[in-house]
Amino acid sequence: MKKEEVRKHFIERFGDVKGFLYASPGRINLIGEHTDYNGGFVFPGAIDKGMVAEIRPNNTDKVRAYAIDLDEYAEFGLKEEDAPKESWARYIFGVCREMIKRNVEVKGFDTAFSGDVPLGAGMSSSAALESTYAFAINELFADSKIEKFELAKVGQATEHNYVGVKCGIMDQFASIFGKAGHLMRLDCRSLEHEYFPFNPKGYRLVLLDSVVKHELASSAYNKRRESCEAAVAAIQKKHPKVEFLRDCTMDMLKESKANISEEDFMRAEYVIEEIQRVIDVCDALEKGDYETVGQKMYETHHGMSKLYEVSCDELDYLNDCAKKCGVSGSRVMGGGFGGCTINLVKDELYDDFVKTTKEAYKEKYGHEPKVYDVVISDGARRLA
Ligand code: GAF
Repeated sequence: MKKEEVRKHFIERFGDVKGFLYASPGRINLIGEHTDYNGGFVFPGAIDKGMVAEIRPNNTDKVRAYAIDLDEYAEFGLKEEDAPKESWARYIFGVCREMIKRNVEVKGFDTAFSGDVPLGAGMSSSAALESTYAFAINELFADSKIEKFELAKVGQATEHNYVGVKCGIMDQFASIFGKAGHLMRLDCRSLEHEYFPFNPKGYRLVLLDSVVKHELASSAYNKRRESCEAAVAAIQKKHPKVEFLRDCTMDMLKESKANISEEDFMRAEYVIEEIQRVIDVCDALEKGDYETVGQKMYETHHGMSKLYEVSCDELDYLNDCAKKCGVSGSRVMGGGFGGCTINLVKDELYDDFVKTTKEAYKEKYGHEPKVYDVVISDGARRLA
């Protein structure tokens, strides 16, 4: 939705006094999945789909929020016991609370927001929402004194403490620090990040949305994280300095095999390999070697499907279609359990790939996948 429409809804609901407009994007991730909470590397970029919100302080101690796309309204206070029941409003409440915990004197405000990040597609609509409000609250109530790094952590802490997903930092970081035309290699331990221009001549990136979202994705996500932590705890007995799977080699993992369950071992194996794949992809990108990038994407899909077990029938099928069409790289993107595949496709194969896959998918599952072309864009900002 465009800012003009958000403004129209805001005025209809809260009266004709202008507030401030803010926007934050969703993200894609070229490679490095489930590596962020293991202290590893990721390779995301912000996209041209996101959230737009208008916000105006209202001189009360209440937030009055309107979710335009859902046509739902919520009103809540800012104390810990005031948590709203609407799940979308808990994101805004969580951001307010996390800012308060960082000594920001958040006051009441009126707000209306709308987004065009497809929900459940693995493009992080929730981080877009969190970043929008973290960025806005920082400007409106804290004279921008909270650093951008901390704003990303505010979004992440909102997920942990008010939504119940023990996510890593990738989505919020990409949403805040995104840069048009660039992907970023982010070290999720130090938060050091390096921008890589991403303009693969002769190739296109396309997302195919399976349009399925499996139940209990967040509890399964949290369980994956627990598996990684259990593997680390076992390795630490021999290697006390190890903090994350990021610090482990495959040999270290194997050494501790007897003390790690079969399932946790598979999870850890995937993560150690995936962290290395991000490094390999950066090297390949620097040489302009997109075929190697694509090959690594297929390897990631295999790992996510067979070792980390966060894929599903539909996503495996989309991945197979890509292989059959000669697409250079394809894999499930984001947390998994449904959502999108991200595909690196040669220009000349694009039309045929999209058409063939749509038809085949519809034949098998009764509906077409959705197709999204994305443009790599800037991160959180105030709109004029
Ligand atoms: C979700 C999480 F929010 C991220 O932190 C990340 O772990 C991702 O899944 C998987 O790479 O988007």
